[in-house]
Amino acid sequence: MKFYGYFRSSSSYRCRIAFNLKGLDYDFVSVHLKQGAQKSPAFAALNPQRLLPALVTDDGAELIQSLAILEWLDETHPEPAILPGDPLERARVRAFAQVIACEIHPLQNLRVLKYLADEFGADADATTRWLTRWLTEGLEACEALLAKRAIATPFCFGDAPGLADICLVPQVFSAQRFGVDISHLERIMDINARCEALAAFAQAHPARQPDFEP
Ligand SMILES: N[C@@H](CCC(=O)N[C@@H](CS)C(=O)NCC(=O)O)C(=O)O
Repeated sequence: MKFYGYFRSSSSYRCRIAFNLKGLDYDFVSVHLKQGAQKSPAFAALNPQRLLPALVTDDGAELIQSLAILEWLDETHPEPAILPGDPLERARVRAFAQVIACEIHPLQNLRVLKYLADEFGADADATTRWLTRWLTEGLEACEALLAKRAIATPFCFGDAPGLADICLVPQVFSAQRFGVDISHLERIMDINARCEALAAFAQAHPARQPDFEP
C-alpha cells in the first residue's frame, strides 16, 4: 500500500493509528501541505479534492477520505476490529467519529483558515477565536456523548480502542496545537491519555513521523 499523508494532518494521523493497530506496513509519501504540494497536478489526479490522506492499495485502487479508508481497512483486515459488531453500537461509534470528522475538523482545515485570512482579513486573534469556538463546542458535544454511555468504558465505546478513539486523539492533538483549552473535558482527557500510552497511538503521533518539522 502507498499512503499519502503529512505529519500534522489529523486525518492522516487517524489512518496511521489504524495501520498501527492492525499491524499493517505501507510505503509513505509525504505531501507537504504548508508548501501547497496537495495542489500539484500529480496529487490532484489522485485526489481531485486536493486533500490528504489518499491511499493506493496493493491492487492499485485509489482511495480518499479518511473515514472511507478506515472502514475499508477494517473490512479487509478485520483484526482487531475498530467497529463493534452490534448495529446500534456501530451507529453510535460512527456518529461520534462523524461529529469530529464532519463537523469539527473541516472548520479548522488549512484551506478554510487561509480563506478566512485572505478573503475576510482574519488576523491571528480572530483565527484563534474561530478555532476556539468550533473546537470547544464540538468537543463538548463529544464529552456529552461519552457521558451518555450506559457504561463508562476505558476507551470511547469499549474495552479496546476503535474508530471513535482513532478520530478523537488527533482532534485533541489539534486543539492543543491551536492552543484551545479543553482541560475541563475530563472523559476526553482521560481516554486521550490512555490511548497515547499505547504503542499504536504513540508511533502515529506527528512528532514521530519521518516528515516531522518542529
Ligand atoms: N474529510 C476529509 C478531510 C481531508 C482534509 O481536510 N485534509 C486536510 C489535512 S488534515 C488537508 O489536506 N488540507 C489541505 C488544505 O486545506 O489545503 C478526510 O477525512 O479525509
